[in-house]
Amino acid sequence: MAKKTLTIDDLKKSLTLIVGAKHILFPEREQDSLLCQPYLEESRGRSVGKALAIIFPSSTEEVAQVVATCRHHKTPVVPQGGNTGRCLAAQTDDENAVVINLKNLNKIRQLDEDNLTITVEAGCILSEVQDYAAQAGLFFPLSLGSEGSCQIGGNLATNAGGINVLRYGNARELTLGVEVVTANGTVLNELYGLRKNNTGYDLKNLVIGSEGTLGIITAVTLKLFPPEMNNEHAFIAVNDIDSAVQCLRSLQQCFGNKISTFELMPKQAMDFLAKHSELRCPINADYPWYVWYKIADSNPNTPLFEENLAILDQLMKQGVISAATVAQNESMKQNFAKIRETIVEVQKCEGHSIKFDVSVPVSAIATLVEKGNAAARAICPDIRPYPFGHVGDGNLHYNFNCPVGMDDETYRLNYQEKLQHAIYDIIDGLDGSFSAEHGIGSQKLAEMKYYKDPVALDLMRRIKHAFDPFYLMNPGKVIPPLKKKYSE
Ligand code: 2HG
Ligand code: ZN
Repeated sequence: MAKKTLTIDDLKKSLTLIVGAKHILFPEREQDSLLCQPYLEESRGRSVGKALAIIFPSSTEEVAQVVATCRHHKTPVVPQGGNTGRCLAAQTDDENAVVINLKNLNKIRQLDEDNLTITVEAGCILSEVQDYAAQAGLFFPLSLGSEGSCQIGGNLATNAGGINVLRYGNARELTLGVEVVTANGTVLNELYGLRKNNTGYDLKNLVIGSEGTLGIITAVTLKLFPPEMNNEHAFIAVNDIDSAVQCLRSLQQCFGNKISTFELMPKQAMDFLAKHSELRCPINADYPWYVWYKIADSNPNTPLFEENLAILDQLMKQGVISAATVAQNESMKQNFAKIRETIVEVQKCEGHSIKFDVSVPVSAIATLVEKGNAAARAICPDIRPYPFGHVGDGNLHYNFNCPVGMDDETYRLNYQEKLQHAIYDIIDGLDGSFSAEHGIGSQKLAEMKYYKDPVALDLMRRIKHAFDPFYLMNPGKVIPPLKKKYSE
């Protein structure tokens, strides 16, 4: 008997049978096309992708069945969380691919107060995980701008960073266990809540940060901490980056790892805030740089407020910092955080910006900005550098706004590639990374090809092959195709 050829209609029917007709969308179907948009669009609206279907499984078993079915049909799958990523990891342009959105896997499975862990499904929103821990009198420290809509599975798949990395580490450091649907539809159960587990290769840490190219994270066990009952926020002004770094070092000497956030912002950001938002710089005078920092302790009785004032006083007398204001109440604290969050938004009002999410040793940040600004101005004299971010952990969002009056297209076409070469070469020379916290997706494949150590890249290709021999798990992401030149 002749073997039946599998058709797209067979695949659609099988997928619909697994999740039910209510939990699958087909972009080509007229009644679905509007509903599909948020899952096909990139978060900043930069591009709209294509897909055969967007499917919303409700359990690990359903995810496993979907993957096995797609594999049977040799159909690529693209896992998707809150779709807030910055590098196009959760989008596809492949009209034959199936997007697997995890939002219906949204159960809290277990909170273990003595073990200080929480086990949640991948589709839980990050802020819901934070809130659930807080209700139990505990603290989950991963915190980033999109926390109200990003999903924890996506946070792990991209090894998200954010504003508390200085003290608590990236998503990877906050994870003890993962449950993963593998490329052949089996379930890898590494959902341990163990702080010691020396049993061979660390598969969990391979999957974290793999952006769905090795498997689909369906549940995670995360570390919890005692709540930060006591916290102090300050907003300071400095004349140069070296002074900001010196201030950081003094704070670390005084407070150890109680210093959890240390965010640098340029004067330009305060100007954009004043122009495009209701927010104003808390320091009513112009300085080249500002820093918002936070010190926190679980002990409510530590005299953090007084200690912070004392160190600020000392740093002012030494001339390390030029001005400072400390938050007197909760609303001032929230205002500092809001300012930091909003400097990203207001940048958009000033036209196209060429973005770099880079890291160097903290000691090299000043050199990076000095060399980077000079190189950028040599390429485009009126370019507007906009470096900001998580300087406490060495991660700078080194963005460059287009010159005033230049249209976005001219800026992008004439300067983007040249600027990328210049900045990445400087980063390379400083032993830095071309992607600090946003990952690779399909956006930084050229950089992977050009700047990643070839031995590492070769091993990554072999690992990919071992996990996903048919190359169906989020293809075209993270690992650049062979035989392509930079920028091709
Ligand atoms: C942040 O730290 C984000 O605010 C976004 O990582 C940075 O869009 C950016 O440049
Ligand atoms: Zn960031």
